[in-house]
Amino acid sequence: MKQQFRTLDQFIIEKQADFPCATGGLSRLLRDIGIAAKVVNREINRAGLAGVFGETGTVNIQGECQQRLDVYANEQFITALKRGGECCAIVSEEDEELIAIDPGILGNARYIVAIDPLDGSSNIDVNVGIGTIFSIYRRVSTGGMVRPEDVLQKGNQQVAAGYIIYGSSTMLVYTTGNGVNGFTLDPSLGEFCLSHPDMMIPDHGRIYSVNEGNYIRFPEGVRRYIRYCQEEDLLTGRPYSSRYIGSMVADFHRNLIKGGIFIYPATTAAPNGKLRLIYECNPMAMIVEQAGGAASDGQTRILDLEVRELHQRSAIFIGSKSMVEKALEMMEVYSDVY
Ligand code: AHM
Ligand code: MG
Repeated sequence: MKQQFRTLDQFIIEKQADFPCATGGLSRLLRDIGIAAKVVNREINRAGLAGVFGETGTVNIQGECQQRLDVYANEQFITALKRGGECCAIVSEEDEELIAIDPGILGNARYIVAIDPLDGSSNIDVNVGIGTIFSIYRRVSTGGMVRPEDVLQKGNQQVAAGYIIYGSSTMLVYTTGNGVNGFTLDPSLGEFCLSHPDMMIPDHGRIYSVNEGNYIRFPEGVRRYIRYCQEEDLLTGRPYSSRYIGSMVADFHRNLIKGGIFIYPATTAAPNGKLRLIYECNPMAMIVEQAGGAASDGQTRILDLEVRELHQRSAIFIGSKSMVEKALEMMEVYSDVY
């Protein structure tokens, strides 16, 4: 009987054949991430039984209480990346400093990985979707340990980006700059299998996702856009539905499939926004653009933002192109009002 499914590994190998000069390093790196994702998924699934819920009692660089699963996921991805031999540096949400890895005498390790090992920490203990986000760059310097310019590259230099969503089913979605493909973990095979080829975000949707509890702290442009979403209009299908999980991966994934906009703006309490540029905004921006959508910080395309520091924050407006454009229009009109 003919095999009906394509595993992530098979897909990666097939794609690599399109680039005969490629060394296979990126393919191996993506496979390493896929393996770590399966280990983390197993732990998340049995978390309630294994007693790994709850806080560790430590605080990470962001000033957030670390959850046991945050720490576990961080360890698993770092171990897999170090062991794989393709990665020369890791930026992680859970580590203040860059993790530089000796690239070896041959200098074979050419990739930098930025990762949020477990996004949506506040949802860990309550059985709601959480995720992992990753971004991959090629180092620009040659030989020796990595330098700042290798790590502080703009999002438009990413060679690959992706996320894993640990939800009602577990999926890995990634792009290498040639479209977006989604793979669902088949628990009976223990393999990610291609389930969502060539993902495209609808140009227009009927969902807006924003933490409205912060409404009074938002810029006027965002407040006006929210009111616009709530108005009645047959032509655009308004009022839109409000959906906010509080896990960027889960909110983004739903909007990618159904169409919608996710906003985490600058607020009076967090003037630079909350989400981190290198390992949250940039990878999601690459994915959404590859799927036909758009991502901006309110003025500038996310992928064109200067990267000055590892844990830099950014505001983000991301999703269906026409919805992002409308929100940006309001940001511009009300740019003087706060
Ligand atoms: P985390 O990486 O510490 O989990 O924080 C990021 C998360 C995003 O997943 C989510 O969109 C956002 O924080 C929710 O923040 P808030 O609770 O302020 O709405
Ligand atoms: Mg996060």
